[in-house]
Amino acid sequence: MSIRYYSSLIIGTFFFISICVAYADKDKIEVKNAWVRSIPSQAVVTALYMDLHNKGEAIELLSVESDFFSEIQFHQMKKEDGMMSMQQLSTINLPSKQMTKLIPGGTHIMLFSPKDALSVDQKISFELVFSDETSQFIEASVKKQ
Ligand SMILES: [Cu+2]
Repeated sequence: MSIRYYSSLIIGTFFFISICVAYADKDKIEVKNAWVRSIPSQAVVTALYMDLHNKGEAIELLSVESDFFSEIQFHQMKKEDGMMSMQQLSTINLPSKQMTKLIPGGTHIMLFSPKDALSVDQKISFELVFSDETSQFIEASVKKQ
């Protein structure tokens, strides 16, 4: 085989690898400090909190999926007439190059009807579904806080 054949093969391989790296951009949304608030065994509602660092373009979190809960909603705490109330959101906006913190008293992910009682330090996995048709699996630890 000729040198020309080999060099085109090598160039082609490098091109292919660089395409794969571009598609495997898994760190676009970096998720940190994901935790679920521990609740008494009879309780049916808790919440999931985390920090979402969006290193790329503006994107929306469309849904959060988990087999462990029968219903998951996005909520925002709002102060109305001096009273705090929760408002449901259809999506959570993740602005470009910003850290979005889902925290108690702020925007949070409400979890309804766990399949089992939660225990402290238990790990629960969730799938985050984004508006660019990508998704990411995360693990959250149950914490007393
Ligand atoms: Cu809520």
